[in-house]
Amino acid sequence: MSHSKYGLFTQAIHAGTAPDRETGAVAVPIHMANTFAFPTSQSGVATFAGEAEGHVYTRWGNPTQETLERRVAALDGGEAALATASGMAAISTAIMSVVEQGDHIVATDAIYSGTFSLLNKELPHYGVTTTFVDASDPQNIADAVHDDTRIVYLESPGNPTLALNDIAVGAEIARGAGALTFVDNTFATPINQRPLDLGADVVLYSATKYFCGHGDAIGGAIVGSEAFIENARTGILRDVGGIISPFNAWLILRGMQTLPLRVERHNANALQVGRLLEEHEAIEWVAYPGLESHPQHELARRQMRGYGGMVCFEVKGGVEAGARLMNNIELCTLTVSLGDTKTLICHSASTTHRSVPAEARRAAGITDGLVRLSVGLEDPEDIVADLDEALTAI
Ligand code: LCS
Repeated sequence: MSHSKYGLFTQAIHAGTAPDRETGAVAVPIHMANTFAFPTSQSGVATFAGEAEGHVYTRWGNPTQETLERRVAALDGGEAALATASGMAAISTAIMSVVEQGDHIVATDAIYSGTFSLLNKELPHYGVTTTFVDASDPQNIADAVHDDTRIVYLESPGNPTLALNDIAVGAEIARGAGALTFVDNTFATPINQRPLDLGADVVLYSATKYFCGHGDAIGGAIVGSEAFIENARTGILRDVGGIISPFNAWLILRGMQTLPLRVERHNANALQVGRLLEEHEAIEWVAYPGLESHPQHELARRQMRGYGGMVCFEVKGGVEAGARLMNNIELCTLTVSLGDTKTLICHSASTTHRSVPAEARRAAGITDGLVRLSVGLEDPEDIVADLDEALTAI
């Protein structure tokens, strides 16, 4: 059944599922099987050859994984999706499905450090090079693309600076150059932003974050055309092997039922926290796309429906004051990752972006004192009070 006539709250609950045909079970079954029996040797041959419906081996496909894929595709308005072992498995599978030796990528410099490392350190071993640009100005993308460019790689809002990329303009430049536009939409989720509607070709997720939502599973997803996903599924994913465990797929499916509800609350809480920080005398600066003070607030209003749960800021007194803040908090949890029910706080330069060379960090606007906050679902007054007390104490 097509779910496109339904809204996002409905699709988050229903897309991709129906009561189990054999048992009537209403919850999605977890198919913890690594292999699937063939009724006859002839049907085995046909299934193996892809000429008959059916499952063979979980690295090739599994019913619980496929349910997750249908739901992600529906929420993003894509033809198809591929579930993967992690966000990095999604990103590496999608990129490796496109590039060959000699190819070139243009990428935003405000980017998750794992992606930076993949592009900057791993792919050059295979003859694939990347030019990193400040993609908050699309002219920098236009200046960097050339005949060998296969991918324009965006991440908006970017980790951790919350710099935005104009996806529609970036996609137009990519199309003109004969390249595909990839967007890491982990921070926004399809509830706040749908890159395919803006002209992107491929959307990438760390499903570990808001999709899962409860801090208890690692996963990833790629959304794109049938042809793109089929090629990635039967090519790199199968051969490199970054598939998701059916159990993790199930946990993420469970989390996704409340994705729209949670994201609305993350949006509201983050705005409230952003406003507190903006007015606090201990704060040097704060970045949140939903604040009028964000340099790209107008773009945020154009391409996003909500502004997400991520806020970053710097405490007056730089790194040391930031460290004191993090030692003073009680409710917020001092850790990496994001998109959890709980509010998480971390110092990017020494943790999530430690592997990015200092010079590249500076170029991307990741100052040494930057504190990143993943605003959770607690009572906003409690989050605000925790931060206020900790800030006042430094
Ligand atoms: N894309 C973004 C925007 C991310 O923030 C992350 C992980 C990934 C992709 C990779 O996803 P994974 O393989 O971990 O599922 N971000 C992390 C972070 O900021 N702290 O810990 C992980």
